Amino acid sequence: MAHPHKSEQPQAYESDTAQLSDRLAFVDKFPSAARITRLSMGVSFTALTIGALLGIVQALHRTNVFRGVISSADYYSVLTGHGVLLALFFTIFFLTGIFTWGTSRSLGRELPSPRFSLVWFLLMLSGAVMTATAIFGGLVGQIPFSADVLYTFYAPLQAHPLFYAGLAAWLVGTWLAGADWIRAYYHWRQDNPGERIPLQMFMILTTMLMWYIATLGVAVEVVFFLLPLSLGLIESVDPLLTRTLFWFFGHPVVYFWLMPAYFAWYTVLPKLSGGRLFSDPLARVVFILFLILSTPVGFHHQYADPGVPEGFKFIAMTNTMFLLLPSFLTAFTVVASMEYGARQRGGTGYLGWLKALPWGNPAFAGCALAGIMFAAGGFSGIINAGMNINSLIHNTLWVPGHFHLTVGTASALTMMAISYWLYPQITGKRLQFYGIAQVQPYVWFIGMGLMSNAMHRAGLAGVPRRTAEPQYQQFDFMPVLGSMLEMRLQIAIGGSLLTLGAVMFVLVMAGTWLAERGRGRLRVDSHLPEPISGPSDSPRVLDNVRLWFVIAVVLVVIAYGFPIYSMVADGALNPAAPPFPV
Ligand code: HEM
Ligand SMILES: [Cu+2]
Repeated sequence: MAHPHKSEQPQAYESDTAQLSDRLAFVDKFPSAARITRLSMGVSFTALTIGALLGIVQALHRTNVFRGVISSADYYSVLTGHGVLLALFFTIFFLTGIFTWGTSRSLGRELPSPRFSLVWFLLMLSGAVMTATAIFGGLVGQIPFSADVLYTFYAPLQAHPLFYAGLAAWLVGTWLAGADWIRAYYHWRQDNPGERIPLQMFMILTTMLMWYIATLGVAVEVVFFLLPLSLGLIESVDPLLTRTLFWFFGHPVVYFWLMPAYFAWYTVLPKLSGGRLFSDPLARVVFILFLILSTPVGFHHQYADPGVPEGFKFIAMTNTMFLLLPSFLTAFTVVASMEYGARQRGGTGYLGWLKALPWGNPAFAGCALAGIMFAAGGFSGIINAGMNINSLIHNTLWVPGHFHLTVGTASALTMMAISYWLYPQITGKRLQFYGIAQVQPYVWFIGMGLMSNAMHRAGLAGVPRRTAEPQYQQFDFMPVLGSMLEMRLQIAIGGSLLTLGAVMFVLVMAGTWLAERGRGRLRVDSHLPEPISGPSDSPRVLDNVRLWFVIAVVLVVIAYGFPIYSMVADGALNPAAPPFPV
């Protein structure tokens, strides 16, 4: 075990020592990377603000608490906006922001061409604006656009072509972003032959390789089927094929929600806890497992689809259960790192060390609370993943109950929390409204506790998701636990608290962005302490990213080759294609 040197002591984070103010802020060292990070995060937070306001409208509308904002017919435009803005734009713009920072920070250099970085950012932005325009056009009678197809945009639902064209442009933007980071890595590699890939860079490389594999499905779906259909160039599509292509992307996309959070939990959270990462090699193994396993599982979203062979659903389920492994490894590694940090701060006892953690530091508290909710989300996810038990909760409110714990908290709250730490470094300004920031993660935690718990239970009682009118005529839901009224109120109150939490976050960010630069003492810096067990404790093959990529592709071919072949063989545009029997 290497022995800790001074800069790793806990006080190095909080205190306002002269030593820290000597360190240059990230924005001073790498101004171009800081600008792209800032711009990406600015778009991300804007999407979060709009998405959260739509969230409260939905929560109040479907619980019948307040219906004055929209009509039930407009609910689907609102829900599409909520899903697309939050699940695609808030999350992925955050990812491009934090990965730009991480590439530059871990390689110790700017990205190769500031102009190229700006190009991919602008491409993503214009794509996002096109898609959002198509969605919100649906709310304005005079505008001939609409896109109330929900964020899964299944055929035969159809949106205005602008919706699909925007998505395609946005996607190409993300591909170029990945190319930008990979190019920076190659430049670094030329100057540093034989060195281990820095951990953050390793995480970015594996995540982006995963993204290239996964987005292929949705790109083919949008460009070859849905866009031509909406333009009237083709008459029909095969809903099963396009759904399959969507879910080819739709499961792995959850890892693009999660990877920025994992990235923060592994590399920044240990420092925030006052300690060091427990194991760098374990972190690498986790990212490799995600690269290999995240795509050949998409059929677990199609358990109820006729036409997908049962045997392939079973393969998807098995792979899904294997995917629990990297998340368990993460739970272990991250908690061990936090415990180490707590003990460095003087914490003792079997669980007593928890009290020594900096719960008043919003960056730490947000990440830790997000991690706790993620554990709960993991359990409800195991139910979703089971092929037979899934039919109990399929398409019920249980499902949004589940993913508001995962993407809606594990990812979203971590992203917000880590911004409290990162934003000062990319703006050069101190965090403003610190008191609001300190309370915010707890507001989110309580709000989500109420909303998600009630959604899960309502789902068990059979309440459907994705509807403005969840009540059927002459039918009463029979809750197993609690009453329907109590659940509705919890969803309404929880949803309102969540939106409040989002507004508090955005206030802090906007305040910080607009603040004066002051004397330049930030209280935070991007120095990350060495892990307790470093990369040299692991075999070099872990860094052979090419090998893992090839294995990932082979697994995808095994899981998907045959079913997709059979869907295409009987006519790729033929909706009536008979299912392939297995
Ligand atoms: C800000 C507070 C939030 C509130 C009040 C809220 C509320 C809701 C409600 C009530 C639904 C279910 C609607 C239905 O099925 O009829 C829903 C769906 C959804 N939410 Fe949220 N949510 C919030 C935040 C988030 C966040 C942060 C994310 C992701 C980062 C997110 C992602 C989604 C997605 C993907 C759906 C599914 C949309 C669909 O079924 O097409 N939400 N939300
Ligand atoms: Cu999935």
